[in-house]
Amino acid sequence: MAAGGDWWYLGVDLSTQQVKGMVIDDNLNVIHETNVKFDDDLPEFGTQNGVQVQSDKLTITTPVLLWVKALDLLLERMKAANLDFSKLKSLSGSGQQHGSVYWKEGANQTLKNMTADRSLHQILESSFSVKDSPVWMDSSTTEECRQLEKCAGGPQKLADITGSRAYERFTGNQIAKINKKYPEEYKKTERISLVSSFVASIFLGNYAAIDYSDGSGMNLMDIRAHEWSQQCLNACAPGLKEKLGDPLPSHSILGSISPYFVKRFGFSSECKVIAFTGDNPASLAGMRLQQGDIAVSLGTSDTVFLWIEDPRPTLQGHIFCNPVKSNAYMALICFKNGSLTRERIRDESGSVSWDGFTKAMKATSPGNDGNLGFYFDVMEITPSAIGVHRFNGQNCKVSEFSKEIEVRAVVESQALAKRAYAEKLGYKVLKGTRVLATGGASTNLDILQVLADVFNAPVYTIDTANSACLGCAYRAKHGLEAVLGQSFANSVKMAASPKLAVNPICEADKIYCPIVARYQELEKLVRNRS
Ligand code: ADP
Ligand code: XUL
Repeated sequence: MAAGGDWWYLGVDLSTQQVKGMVIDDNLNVIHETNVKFDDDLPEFGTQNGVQVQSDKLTITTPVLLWVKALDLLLERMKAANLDFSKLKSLSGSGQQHGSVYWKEGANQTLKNMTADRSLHQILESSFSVKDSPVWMDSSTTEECRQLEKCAGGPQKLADITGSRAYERFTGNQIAKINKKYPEEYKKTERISLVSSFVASIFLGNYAAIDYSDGSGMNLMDIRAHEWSQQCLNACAPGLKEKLGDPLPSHSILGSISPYFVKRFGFSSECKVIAFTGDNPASLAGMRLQQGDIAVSLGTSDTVFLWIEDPRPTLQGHIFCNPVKSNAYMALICFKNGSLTRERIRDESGSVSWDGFTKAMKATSPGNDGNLGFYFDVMEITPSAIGVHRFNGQNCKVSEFSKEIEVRAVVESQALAKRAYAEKLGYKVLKGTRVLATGGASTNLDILQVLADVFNAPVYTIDTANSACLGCAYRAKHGLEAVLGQSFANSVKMAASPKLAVNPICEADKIYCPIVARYQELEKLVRNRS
């Protein structure tokens, strides 16, 4: 065991395309980072961008054993890099939100008796009643959504209770579908975890509680009472309360790490596991978001989120419990066509790299000469729409753009959607507003320039694009200090502040203000009628 004062903290993030690990020291410096990419490192599972699209094109899943094997590999890579696991005082983590894992009867016994001579993958091979876990990209549960809204007294009533109207990817609707389609498997399910609490369960060697913040993305939790809504549980599936366990605050200490990790990797037996949470809430922690800031995450999904104190759920976007402050909240909007759509346009424009992509974009000017596009390769969440729709400066539909215009159009339209929907949530860009950017594409300054111009606000970044992982390392530290009454902000006050990445150009507001309005008008033409 390491000497006092020289402790480290581990954050793990299991996202759509990869699992990442990050270690920080007592001074909040990042001292180790590694990752495992699902498609490249575990090709035997045959995923594309981390997922499998089923034949109906709506059902999107990931084999749960891929995630287990990826964890084995992540820890092996840390060991190969000579990481001294004994210095870890605590760990926490996050997962892609909404996805669900179905533990088979007897699985908790297996978790409690893991022996270090076998890999996690070998031990847990037959511990799951549903082998393919539904993930956040799934949009196959429209019927279940309408049913849940009906039982709750309408979409707004459901939003008033759970923070969101019914969304296809939200876990309650996914569970309802599993129960309907695979009743035997549902019956044999002893416990249902979110992706976050599933990973926590492995580290703990015992079923881990779902935390309030990630639990808010299920359409099942009363976000003010911080408990399951019996009305919503009843509408989704029988015996659900027992299968979910009670939710807990996001800073809870769940217990000490399983002896399995002590023996196999040399963790201290005193290393504590702090509740895991969703990747967006974890990013809020990693960026140390403050009230008044707007966060934009450019990962597989693009999201926009804000810190709020007074939750007023509407039919747009979501309200989640805040992961770092009790009785505070966060508002979130999710866009499904994020990085993968930018990648497609990059590849089709003949650019072999992101440099080529941004070079093409820079051959056009802000506002794109009036050309505006909508790029929904897969059924979008915000708004509900699909397909590619291009309009010229006269608002006439056109079938193609030049490659340069196309590249700018995708980046501009994604930024315009973020501003338009943030404003629909009641958010105003004011003097002094900071946009904090994170996620894989936030390393691209040209994409950030468009974001700054569309929001007419400076964009800041932190040293790492993996803010979810960093946020979990911070939360691991704070979890231990929270029991002494320490606030999250105080726990991490020594961390480096976000740095200015780009300022908006002077004529940004004049160019983009009218385009935001035009974007909203044209969007009406491409939206699915509902
Ligand atoms: P997730 O956590 O959802 O798995 P990340 O936040 O790690 O995803 O982001 C991964 C994405 O980042 C990739 O799909 C890729 O498109 C994008 N990306 C990485 N580097 C760049 C870049 N320089 N410019 C634009 N996008 C990038
Ligand atoms: C948020 C959402 C996505 C996932 C992906 O509601 O669905 O951002 O968390 O990681």
